[in-house]
Amino acid sequence: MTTLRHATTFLSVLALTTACAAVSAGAAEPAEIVTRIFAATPAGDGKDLGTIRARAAQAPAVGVVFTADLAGLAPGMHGFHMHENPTCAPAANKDGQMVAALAAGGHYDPDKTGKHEGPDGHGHLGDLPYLSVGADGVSKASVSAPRLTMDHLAGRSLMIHAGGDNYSDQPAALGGGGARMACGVIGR
Ligand SMILES: [Cu+2]
Ligand SMILES: [Zn+2]
Repeated sequence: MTTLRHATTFLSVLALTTACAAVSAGAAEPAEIVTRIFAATPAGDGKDLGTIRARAAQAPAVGVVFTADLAGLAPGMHGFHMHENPTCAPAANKDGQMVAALAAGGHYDPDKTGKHEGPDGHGHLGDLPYLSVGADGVSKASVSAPRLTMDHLAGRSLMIHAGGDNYSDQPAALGGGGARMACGVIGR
């Protein structure tokens, strides 16, 4: 009887170990990453504006799909990018003025292309499709970035700009979106 009980315990432990292994294998590429977005101000995080969820596109589509659940934004089109650093902190520009979310750095560009060409271009990997916000200030937009994988997201930030994005450095640099309006550290 004692032997049988031991055998059962051993099997339970084995089952538990196998289950844990399955969970950690899945954790290598998370199914979904949620990012909380805050108004970006020269004094740091402002109002909580909602979330953006990221998940891998379903085959045959490729890339990462970003789905907004945001409110309290200015209506219209807004440049939307993945920036290189996991922070939305303000930082001083070369004139010593504090600039909202400047510590997030530039558009994620692991290949050092130095070019802003949008989600389908060959420039910054962090170039995402622009986000549309309704007249009520709400965005439930879903956009996809075909060149990204979920592995690119860790340790970066998401940025929403005051202006739109023409996916070019002409006539204005970085799509012309201008000021950093809202920001979130990916996965926080
Ligand atoms: Cu940006
Ligand atoms: Zn760019």
